[in-house]
Amino acid sequence: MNAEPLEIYLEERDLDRGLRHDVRTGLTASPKWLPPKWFYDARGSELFEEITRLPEYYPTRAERTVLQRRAAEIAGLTGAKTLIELGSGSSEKTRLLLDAFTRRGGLGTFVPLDVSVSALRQSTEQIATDYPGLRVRGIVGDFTRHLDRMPTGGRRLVVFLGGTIGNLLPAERAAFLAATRAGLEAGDWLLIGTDLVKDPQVVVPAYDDAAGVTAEFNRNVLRVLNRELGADFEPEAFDHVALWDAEREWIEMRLRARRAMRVRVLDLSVDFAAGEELRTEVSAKFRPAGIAAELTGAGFAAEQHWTDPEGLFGVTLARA
Ligand code: AVJ
Repeated sequence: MNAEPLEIYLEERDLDRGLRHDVRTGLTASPKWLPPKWFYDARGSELFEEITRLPEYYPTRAERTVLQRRAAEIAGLTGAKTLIELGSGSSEKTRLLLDAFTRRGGLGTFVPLDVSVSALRQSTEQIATDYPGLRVRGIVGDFTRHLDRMPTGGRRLVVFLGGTIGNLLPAERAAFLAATRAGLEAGDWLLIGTDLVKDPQVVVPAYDDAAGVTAEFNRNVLRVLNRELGADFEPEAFDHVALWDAEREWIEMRLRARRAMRVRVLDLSVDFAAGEELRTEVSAKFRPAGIAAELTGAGFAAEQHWTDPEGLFGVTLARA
């Protein structure tokens, strides 16, 4: 069975407008910043997949361990008819859930939502082939904006894996959880993956690997700006920086200018001082009590919290 045609909530020109807005806002701010969502063009999505296989990058493996152990329980507890995945990417770990639901029976529809058309095309076709009988409705959309359009019909389980919620700033996170809750009905479910607070000596190398893949991933955002906006960044003139903020308990990725330079982008002329840093990502790490408090604050009831045996990564199941 083939996947249904992708449903486009986000047109090319919305994306373009969003990119221009973010670039104008972030590059005229002090300190300069860019939102992480612009990493993920086809090359960026590939680099991210490569990151997930690095020895230092523990979150993907740790989350997979949790899902391997708990997928059957999640399928049983939720009894979902519709599985909606936000920021689905390749949906590789979601297959563990799809397998469990297939064994249990009752899941009718899988709805992956992502901004990356290329990632969605691949994943929807592959999943539709591998799970015959499952309706696969891929949605091109932004998980911070399109939660009011979540498909209805039967008990729903929304999954947000990989620790991607950590890429939102605290206020954005609260808004995201509230919007997700507003898009659900009492009795629906949310499954959320969160990287946990741990020794910075474990966290920092995960964002600054020896092979330099994360550095390339980080610089890729400049290549996106060059291609999409005709900017003239020299990606090689920026060093990759991964920094642990102990107070806010998050990793920041930055790009540090090796020398003073002037970059043209849009109608802007953006000056970098030697050593000046551009923030490209925040990746927050969580404590179990904090996760539960944020979920409760948004109108969810946290029902289960699981971790891998090493306690690296958490998966929380909450009821709307
Ligand atoms: C998208 C949340 C899975 O923050 O760990 C990986 C993205 N950035 N290496 C993360 C990322 C640098 C990642 N997630």
